[in-house]
Amino acid sequence: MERTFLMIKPDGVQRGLIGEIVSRFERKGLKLVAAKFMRVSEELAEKHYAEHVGKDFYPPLIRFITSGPVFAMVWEGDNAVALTRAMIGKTNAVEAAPGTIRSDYAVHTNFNLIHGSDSPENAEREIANFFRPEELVDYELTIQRWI
Ligand code: RTP
Ligand code: MG
Repeated sequence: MERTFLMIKPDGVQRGLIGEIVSRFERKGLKLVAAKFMRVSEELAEKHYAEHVGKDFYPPLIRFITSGPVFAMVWEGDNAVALTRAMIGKTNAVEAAPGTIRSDYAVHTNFNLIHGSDSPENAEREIANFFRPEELVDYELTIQRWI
């Protein structure tokens, strides 16, 4: 079983899309392991987006992600990283495939509603940045036997 870190960004929260987005992962058959409604500090934002330091879009990206509350989550399932990236769609909403979250609800690259880890290694790092070990809930999701 693989885990991934997903985060509904401030635009998704402001637009009232938390429920819509969360329900897609529930219906897919993934298991919710942790969730937190929170603000991202400057320090946490810089840690999370360290790979983008120096790029043109980095300063506005940090301003955006710290501008309002986010909904941070950990989800688990076989191939959870690749599956959720496919459900989220490409960074630019114009290129995102129809039926993906970004295609269905986003217009701009800068306001693309949700973050998803891009590798299992990054998922582990991001989960540790946002959650303490005891915040990850250990339980059996019985429906996963059928998925
Ligand atoms: P995320 O990390 O937020 O899930 O998005 P991603 O993997 O699809 O895209 P990534 O390359 O990691 O970029 C992080 C966020 O920076 C903004 N961005 N803007 N103007 C641009 O060319 C550009 N490229 C990236 C996006 O908001 C993207 O989600
Ligand atoms: Mg990324």
